[in-house]
Amino acid sequence: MSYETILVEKKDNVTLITLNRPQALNALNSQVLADLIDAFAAFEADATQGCAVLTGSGEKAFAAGADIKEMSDKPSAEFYSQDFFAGWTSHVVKATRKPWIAAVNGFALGGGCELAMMADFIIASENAKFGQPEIKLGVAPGMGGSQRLTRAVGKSKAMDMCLTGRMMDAAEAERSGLVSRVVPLDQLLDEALKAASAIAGMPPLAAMMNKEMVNIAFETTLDAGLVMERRMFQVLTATEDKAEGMAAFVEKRPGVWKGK
Ligand code: CO8
Repeated sequence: MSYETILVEKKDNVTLITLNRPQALNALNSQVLADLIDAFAAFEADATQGCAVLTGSGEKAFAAGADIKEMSDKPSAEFYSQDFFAGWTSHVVKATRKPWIAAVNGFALGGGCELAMMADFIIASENAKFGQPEIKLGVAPGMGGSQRLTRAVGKSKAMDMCLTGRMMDAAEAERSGLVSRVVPLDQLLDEALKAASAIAGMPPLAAMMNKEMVNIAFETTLDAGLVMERRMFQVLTATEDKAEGMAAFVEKRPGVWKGK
């Protein structure tokens, strides 16, 4: 399947999705959203694929934001009536239950930072720059920036980023817990694909439930989260992959997973 604004490649059991509008620093317009919704749905439905990596083409940007040119003349009533930006959370985040990683190369600003934060974790190149500069356009984050950034880095730094619109470099992003690893740009894709391949080699139900559990920690109270965690653990103990995983450990051999 070929797309207008993204590239999709299957690398064994990992799907690599590349935002491909380098002339606009991979700015996110409606076509990018439509293409990503389709690509993530195909990844989710393909039983041979265990993890995805999302990155940006070129060395300069992961994505420099929602497409300002597309939005500049749009009437406010349309932003509301179309529930503009809603599709990102409902179709890209909620509908994708398998794990995926953002490999952030260069600018991740506004919607670009928000898209990276939709991933299960972020691996950044040393030249990565994160920011929520919407305030400078007279607006505010609309794809989760004020919410996911605050949960990721805490109130003080999220306020700093949203109110000043300044950029955070990769070292600060790692210190703040926004990204899990920082690597040189020329190693970014290898590192992200290696991590994705390790995840894709895990028992698939356990991978999905581990993802769901960590996300629950983001969204609920500790007590409710602990109950959910125990229930999911208990469900996993009934799977064939649990029996196989424990037998493989005892027999000192790699497990062979069925996703059952
Ligand atoms: N949307 C559309 N086009 C963009 C965007 C964008 N977000 N970012 C860059 N581009 C385009 C530029 O217009 C330029 O195109 P052209 O050559 O046709 O003029 C091309 O990409 C290269 O960009 P620059 O020449 O600006 O490259 P620089 O290296 O000089 O600067 C920056 C790089 C610093 C990343 C700069 O491009 C920049 O500041 N971009 C905008 C960053 C930004 O503000 N992002 C937030 C966008 S808003 C958002 O995501 C949430 C929704 C807010 C609603 C807004 C309603 C109006």
